[in-house]
Amino acid sequence: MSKTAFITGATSGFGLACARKLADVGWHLVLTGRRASRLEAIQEELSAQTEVLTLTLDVCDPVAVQSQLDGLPDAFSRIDLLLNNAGLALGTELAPSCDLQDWHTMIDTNIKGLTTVTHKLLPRLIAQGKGSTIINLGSIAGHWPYPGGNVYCGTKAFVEQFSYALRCDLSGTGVRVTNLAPGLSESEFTLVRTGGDQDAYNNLYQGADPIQPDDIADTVLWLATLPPHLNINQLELMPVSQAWSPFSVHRNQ
Ligand code: NDP
Ligand code: 8X3
Repeated sequence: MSKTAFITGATSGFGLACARKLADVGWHLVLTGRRASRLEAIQEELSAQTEVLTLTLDVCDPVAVQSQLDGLPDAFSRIDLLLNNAGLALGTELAPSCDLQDWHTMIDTNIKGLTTVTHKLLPRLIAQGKGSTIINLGSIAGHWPYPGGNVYCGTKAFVEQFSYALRCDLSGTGVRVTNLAPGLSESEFTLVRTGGDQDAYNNLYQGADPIQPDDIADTVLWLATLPPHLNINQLELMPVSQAWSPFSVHRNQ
């Protein structure tokens, strides 16, 4: 029997690559995002391979999440994998120069949106039991602070700790939970973060051989198809080009 994945943020980047990868191996898909035209195109592309349901959904709207997920058709009601991927960073400024609305949007999306979807789908995952999987997109930003990371770093630290705490609460249900924490990865993420600055995008990735969405899709497929007695609690990935810097020390202030 085919398995079903529910993917938030399937209109680009990691989410789209995961949808394609899972379709290749016969998973049924519930794909969500705000951009309806992209969802339509993806449905057209992937429905030749597998069963696809698309939902135009803003994870920041809890009423819409509730009603859309209550209305899942029977054919998609069994969820084996929840990929909590929708998320964003806004801005690269230091905290004193940041826009408060940007901070709130990151919290609303990366924390409140992720928890709303999780809360709503938990009963379905628990009903599935052993082998069902929640993969939350954390980030190295949740582990390693950097200038200009401020609230984005905070939201991803939340995702990590929430993932661990969920594991405690789901003990005995068979549902596994992984915090997947990539580093520098090439996607629209950087255009969203910089308000569409193509030069910033080019400069960030130029010569860095960053992680690609397909790399994340391979990792997600591996996580979701591990033997059901195994749980990867945390998986942090970086491109080989990326490494830590020394602590900064500001002298004589
Ligand atoms: P993209 O910008 O390519 O994709 C983000 C996805 O999230 C889009 O499909 C977007 O869809 C969706 N999304 C954003 N806001 C909402 C919302 N309010 N409601 C529903 N969907 C939303 O970025 P990535 O694929 O790179 O990022 C995916 C995840 O991975 C994010 O959580 C990000 O923080 C994390 N990550 C990214 C890294 C990177 O360097 N790229 C590294 C580490 C983690 P739409 O606009 O159609 O709603
Ligand atoms: C995205 C990775 O380092 O840009 O989560 O914050 S980073």
